[in-house]
Amino acid sequence: MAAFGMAGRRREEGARKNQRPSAADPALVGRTLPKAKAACRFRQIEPLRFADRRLRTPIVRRILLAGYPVSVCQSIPGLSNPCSRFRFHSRLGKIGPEPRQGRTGSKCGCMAITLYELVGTDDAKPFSPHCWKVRMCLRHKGLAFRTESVRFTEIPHIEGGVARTLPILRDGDHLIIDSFRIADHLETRYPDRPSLFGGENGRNYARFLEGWALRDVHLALTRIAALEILELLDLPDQEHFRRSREARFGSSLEHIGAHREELVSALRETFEPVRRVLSETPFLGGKSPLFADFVIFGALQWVRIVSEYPILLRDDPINEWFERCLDLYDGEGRSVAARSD
Ligand SMILES: N[C@@H](CCC(=O)N[C@@H](CS)C(=O)NCC(=O)O)C(=O)O
Repeated sequence: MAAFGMAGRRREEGARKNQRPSAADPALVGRTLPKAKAACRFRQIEPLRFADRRLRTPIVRRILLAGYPVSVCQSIPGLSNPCSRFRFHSRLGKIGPEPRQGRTGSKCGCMAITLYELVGTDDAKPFSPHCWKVRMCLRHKGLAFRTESVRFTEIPHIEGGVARTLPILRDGDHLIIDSFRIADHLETRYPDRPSLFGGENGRNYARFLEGWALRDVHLALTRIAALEILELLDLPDQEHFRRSREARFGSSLEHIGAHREELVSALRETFEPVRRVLSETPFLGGKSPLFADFVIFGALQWVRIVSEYPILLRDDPINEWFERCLDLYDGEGRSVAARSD
């Protein structure tokens, strides 16, 4: 909490003018509810200032009416906990095939699994490749879960600032960061459900594919789609995306995405090992999908959602496999429209 007193108050008032409505207020993070409420009163925070349109669900409205800003709810562990009385229900929150009070074992009937997913201005378009891997894992395991939409600049305020990247998965008392670690967690915690790896060899195969994809596919896709991704973000996220990616590539976004046709044709070549496997089996995992499939699916799903540019040629056999993946789990992948639709 900022220092109290006149100087502190002036600083607070100055800062308040620039407050961004949807972000959790760092000054309130970790406060107990009464302390946060007192702080809001002291700082004369008008609750609705914090509520952006997508957060105005009935449950949040009730909290706002009670006088608490949304940031308070996001900031206080007890309130962002899925089993809290004031649980958020994201508009996009998905209920999987399992009944709400299923094996996840939540006593209050809340779903115990929350996937924090990356979105741009549109909550209905989660686009991160790594978040998609996890979504597919959860559906593969047949687990009930809900999703929370998070923007780039909101990540540091999620779950007490535990991570700088998404996905983050909360599964009851477990909080897991990184898509591969999440897959490991789900495989260990839900061993009776369909396997994500098909044993240790399958895990190593997926690990190899992930390393290959991160180096040879994701970097190329970022370059190809950077400017289209930018269009999907709000202003603070655009600034963050531009700054971080330009630092990573050592060049402007406009420059890294230049010569797109050449980048795409090199990427088509890069995919050759994937074509080879798929010429022998319907899925990278064999007769049925495994995490190995989701690793590559995540990358192509990302580009399907953010870009209109055709990455694969029409007759590429990878398309058939990708369509099969889009059909999985009642068409989970198709639940988000392609940019070109
Ligand atoms: N190895 C991580 C990578 C996660 C990652 O890079 N996520 C991106 C979104 S696709 C992110 O959250 N970036 C945050 C940022 O750029 O500030 C995983 O597999 O989960």
